[in-house]
Amino acid sequence: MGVPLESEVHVARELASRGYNAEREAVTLLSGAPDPERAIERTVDSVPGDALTVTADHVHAVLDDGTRVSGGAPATENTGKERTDAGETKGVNTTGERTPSDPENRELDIAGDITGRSTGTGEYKEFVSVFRDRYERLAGQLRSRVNHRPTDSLERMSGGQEAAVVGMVNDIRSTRNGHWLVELEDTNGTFPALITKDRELADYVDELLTDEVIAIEGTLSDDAGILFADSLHFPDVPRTYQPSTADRHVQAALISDVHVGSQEFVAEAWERFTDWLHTAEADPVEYLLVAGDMVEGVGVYPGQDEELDIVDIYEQYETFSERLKEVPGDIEIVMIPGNHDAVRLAEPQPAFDEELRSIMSAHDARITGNPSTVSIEGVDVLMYHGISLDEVIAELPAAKASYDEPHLAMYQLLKKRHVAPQYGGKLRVAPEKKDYLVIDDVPDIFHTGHVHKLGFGKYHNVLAVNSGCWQAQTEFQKRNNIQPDFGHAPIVDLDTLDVTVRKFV
Ligand code: D5M
Ligand code: FE
Ligand code: ZN
Repeated sequence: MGVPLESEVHVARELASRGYNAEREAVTLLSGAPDPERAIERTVDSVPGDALTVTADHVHAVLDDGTRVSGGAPATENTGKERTDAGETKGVNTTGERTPSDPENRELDIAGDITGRSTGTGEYKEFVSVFRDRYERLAGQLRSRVNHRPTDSLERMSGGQEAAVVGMVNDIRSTRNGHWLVELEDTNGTFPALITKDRELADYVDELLTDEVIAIEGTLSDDAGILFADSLHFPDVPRTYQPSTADRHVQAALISDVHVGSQEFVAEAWERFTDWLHTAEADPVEYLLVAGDMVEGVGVYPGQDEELDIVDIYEQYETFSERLKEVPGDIEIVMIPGNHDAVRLAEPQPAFDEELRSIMSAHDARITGNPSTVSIEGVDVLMYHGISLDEVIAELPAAKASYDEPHLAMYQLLKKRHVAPQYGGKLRVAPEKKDYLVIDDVPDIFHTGHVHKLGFGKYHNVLAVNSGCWQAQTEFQKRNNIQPDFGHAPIVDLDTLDVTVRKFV
């Protein structure tokens, strides 16, 4: 994990790829930081706009500031903000009872929900329209940054000219000489761009996924048949993005993957969590966001039935509903479905239907589609279950996305401004007129689950949180040597976007 980043050469390269020279000592300090990649991000974010060289002072200013939000799983980096609540809240109540919050103070809105707006009939032409819409919207984000030409007009230009293409990545191939050929597609056709192996740009090639939309600037070959790439642009989040925050001290608990109905559902941890929510210490927690996989479901994976505790899907939701009742009644709950839930698998997933809503009605939760943007106290939270994370982690090198650092995979989704860039594999995309999976507006918080690992960090000031699970290791995970992070609840301060991980195991 993160191996290449630890070398000084890599730090220097990372800085260079962002347009900075660096003092030697700055490089040494960064490569020795507990999380070099994050230290680089934060340093680059903090250096004055006109600086060309990253100095040791710049790095000190960042490292000495104390890492309030740590990257990685909770056990790897001690931020001084981890608490173990297991036991503490059982038996003797040392912290006092919760004082219910006033629902009058709540501010909650939901946007981007597909529920009830699905127009897809499954026809081929709708696949065309969803991809066309994706292209148009993401290309719109890129066009203002490059002097782009439609693919079919490039061939008519004279060789040797500078040009740019905005296109969907159609194909990525290595050439015999070890260079890269990236074929971009726009609404007029396709055009090849060559990325030579000795350019810094080659570092980005392993981040590319097919179907994502990027811009490449470069110089046309003599016959104007190929573009020699000089620079590559992702739609991305601006470095200077300023997230909105709540104007009072209020917190949200971010969880996912409860998997009620599985033999591995960890009831004790869940009970410790909900007991803790009833204590005075949890008074500021006014929101609970659940990012999918409420129940284990049935028939999700081959052999799953052997690990079911409750075999009937409706009974699973009834039991989940009982579990929700353990959450204090004044806490506002928002839920989206995941791949184990009883809604269509193709994304965007609509919210639970009427029947399931009535089963889960006890807590009056807000029930919305996957993905959805939930605005709480003025803070926009993009909730997405996270099926695409498996794909991003499989495709990218470990330093850029891994199960141990799922938030890095989330950064890639933010960079590509799409929650499920690559079509195919495990991911199913529903044919719709519009691509609901494009990230039009930059969220303040990005919340996913699915991979059952806890990880969080900031990408261009956006807080990314992958929230772990409430299910102990399954047979599949045992065979694949996956250690799930269960029984943790990341608690976010909505006024500062700081994270505290509470452990209930
Ligand atoms: O997914 C939990 C994680 O484990 C996610 O990364 C997918 C992966 N997983 C779990 N079971 C399987 C099987 N049987 N095949 C492939 N991948 C799997 P969850 O959505 O909770 O199942
Ligand atoms: Fe799950
Ligand atoms: Zn899942």
